[in-house]
Amino acid sequence: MLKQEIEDGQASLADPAFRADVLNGLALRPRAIPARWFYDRRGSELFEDITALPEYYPTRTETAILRRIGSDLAEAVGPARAVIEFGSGSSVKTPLLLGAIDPAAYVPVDISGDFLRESAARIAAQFPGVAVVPVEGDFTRPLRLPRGVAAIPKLGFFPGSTIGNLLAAPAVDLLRSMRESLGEGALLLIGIDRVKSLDVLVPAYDDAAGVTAAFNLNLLARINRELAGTIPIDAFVHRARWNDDGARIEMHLEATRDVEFTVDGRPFSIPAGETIHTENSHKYGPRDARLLLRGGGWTPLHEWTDPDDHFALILAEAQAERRAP
Ligand code: AVJ
Repeated sequence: MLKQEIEDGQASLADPAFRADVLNGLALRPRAIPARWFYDRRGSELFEDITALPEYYPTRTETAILRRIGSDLAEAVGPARAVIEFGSGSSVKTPLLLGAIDPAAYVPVDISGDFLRESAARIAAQFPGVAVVPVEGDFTRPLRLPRGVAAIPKLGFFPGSTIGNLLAAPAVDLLRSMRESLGEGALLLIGIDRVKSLDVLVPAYDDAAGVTAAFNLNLLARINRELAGTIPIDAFVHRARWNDDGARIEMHLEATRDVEFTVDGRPFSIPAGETIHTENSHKYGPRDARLLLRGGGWTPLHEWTDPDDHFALILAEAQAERRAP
């Protein structure tokens, strides 16, 4: 075995949270596994490929908005902030933000240590005047920020509509925990995807080249590899559907025939036509998005969208703690 395989395999075999989420998720009805497990190395690469697809408008649209609003943003945010990026991944949008606002520090936060260190080094080289302090960790938990940025006013950066993966209650919890981590006087710049025509929405999650299908199916390959699974991957197909009641795109893996397999020695069977629900991607109208932020302890200050109103970047400030209306 290659050194990388041994390290990847062993590190992940030891990940009890993945094991628990998969074993519990396959036993649930409907079956469901949290979307966060898509992002092993292969999954992260496939997601990068998704962001370049002609059908996948969010990344391109958000990047174009960021490019356009640089001076507005600089004025609204002011200089010398510490930018805390949640789930920084490969940090492609980061230079656009840092280049616009003249920050004092940049703190990327990500669970994937490899990606984190690579992109932190790239940003540090590109912005020699900015202190770069990567934090490896799960941003869904309250963070302990590096001591060096404690006294600097914060700007949280949460692009990509990642918030859309969460149901309303956990989304509000996450926003509140960010409010807690970033402290009094903080700002948050968050990307939120809009509700729009299904002719645009559905192909974005079911592209002609099949990259999103590969991304979805990679979860089964990861289970087989890291949890000693025997899932017949060729018996599953990618499905993307709009759930109007939930205002979300759902991704599922649908069994095309009756299948039986084991994961970590436990037996499972899935009848033909049943699915494993693998992702929610919630979409928000303008008022929905602002209400979500208020619910999470953030007051919207500015909002920028593209000409088609397909995607929004919202700047919000930490609400002062108050109980009275
Ligand atoms: C990274 C959660 C924003 O929901 O659009 C892309 C993930 N899934 N294609 C999204 C994703 C399928 C993406 N987020």
